[in-house]
Amino acid sequence: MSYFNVEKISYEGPKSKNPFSFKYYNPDEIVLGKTMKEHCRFAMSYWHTLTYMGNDPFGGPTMFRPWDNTNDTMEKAIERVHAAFEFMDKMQIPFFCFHDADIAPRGKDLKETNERLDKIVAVIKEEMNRTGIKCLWGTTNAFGDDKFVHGAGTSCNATVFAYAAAQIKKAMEITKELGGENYVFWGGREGYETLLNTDTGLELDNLARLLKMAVDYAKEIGFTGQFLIEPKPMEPTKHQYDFDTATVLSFLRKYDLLDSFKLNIEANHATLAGHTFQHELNQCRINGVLGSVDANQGDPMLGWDTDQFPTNIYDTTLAMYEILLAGGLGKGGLNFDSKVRRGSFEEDDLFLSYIAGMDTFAHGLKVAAALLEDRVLEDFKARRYASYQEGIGKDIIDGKVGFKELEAFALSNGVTKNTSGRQEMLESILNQYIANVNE
Ligand code: XUL
Ligand code: CO
Repeated sequence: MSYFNVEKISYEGPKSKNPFSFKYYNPDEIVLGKTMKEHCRFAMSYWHTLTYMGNDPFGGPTMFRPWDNTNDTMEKAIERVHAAFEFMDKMQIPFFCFHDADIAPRGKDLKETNERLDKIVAVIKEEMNRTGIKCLWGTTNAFGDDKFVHGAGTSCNATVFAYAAAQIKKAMEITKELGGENYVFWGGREGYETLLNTDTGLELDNLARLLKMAVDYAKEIGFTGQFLIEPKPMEPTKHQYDFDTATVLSFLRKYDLLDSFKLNIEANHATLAGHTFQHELNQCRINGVLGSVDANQGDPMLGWDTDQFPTNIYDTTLAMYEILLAGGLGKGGLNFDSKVRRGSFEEDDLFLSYIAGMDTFAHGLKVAAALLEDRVLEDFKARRYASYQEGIGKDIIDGKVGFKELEAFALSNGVTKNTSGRQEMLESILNQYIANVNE
């Protein structure tokens, strides 16, 4: 059975007028010594692609999918697996990401839920073997059920903490079973609405306890995937504990967890935190914790997590620039935590959206590589900071001087003239590279 009326998508180049083709993503093309496929490690998000039906706070579903035709929830879950793999195969997407709740319907209790997960995992494994598609990461949905109303690891209710731990345990086991290369912790409802009723100290200690248990359990079962924390500043709670990269880093340092975790940076979460996507990737890079990316974009006019497909070439260029400087994504990838708009309700829109996202990142990769090859920003920055290469600057870097020596220096030398930061010139050069990279 086929769910999509679309042929396999292939590369036709920037001049192609065929909407069902890649204009920039050419999987086997070599960029800076690696194929585009290796650089990008694209992944499909199971939740936005297979289970999202277009609901918003004002209206119900608009997307009536051919894989949702049955009322039997387990049958539906199996159909979704087949649709997922047909889609990824046709899209040349090598990885997928999932929450436990995306792949199998919840049972009446934990035991039945886990049995259902096992059944669907077996079907997924068959499809993975058939297609060669792999699992980038798994995670648990410990935020949707009413039991998680006050959080999971940060709930005021210890039995909810225990339930969340049990759910994570199972999700880690199935991620291992599927060969998942990472395991993600996004803070779901780990945050607060008001300090009038919240013990933030205890809640954060408990969150660290939960993560420590996950690290211990991974060792116990031999799960070697990379643990990732995904920062987000707000939504669903008013104040999420994993606000941004800097906040997560200080949490990991305080609880001595830095060796066991890296970060999964989502573009729309960065902008909600008042940062650019590039800023968050940059902070991960300089701290050696860049793990993976949730690729999407927000809308500057809307203050919430719109999870749109990334089509802004400036953002993807600067993101790929940071990723290349970081030495690549390692075990991570570019997971499209992106959903089609409510009005883009046809199955074809899934293809067209993923093509847009993959092409925008591939285009960005080529621009970033060209910028790096020509050392455009590197040479400019080297000149900008040249005063630290010699004289008093070098003494500062080498730790040879303190306040007294610097005072003596300032008294006898004053300061040299500052030079322009040339921001507009650099922005214009960036435009030039974006426009000309395919010529
Ligand atoms: C929510 C979000 C999640 C995580 C995984 O904003 O990004 O889908 O990526 O739980
Ligand atoms: Co995400």
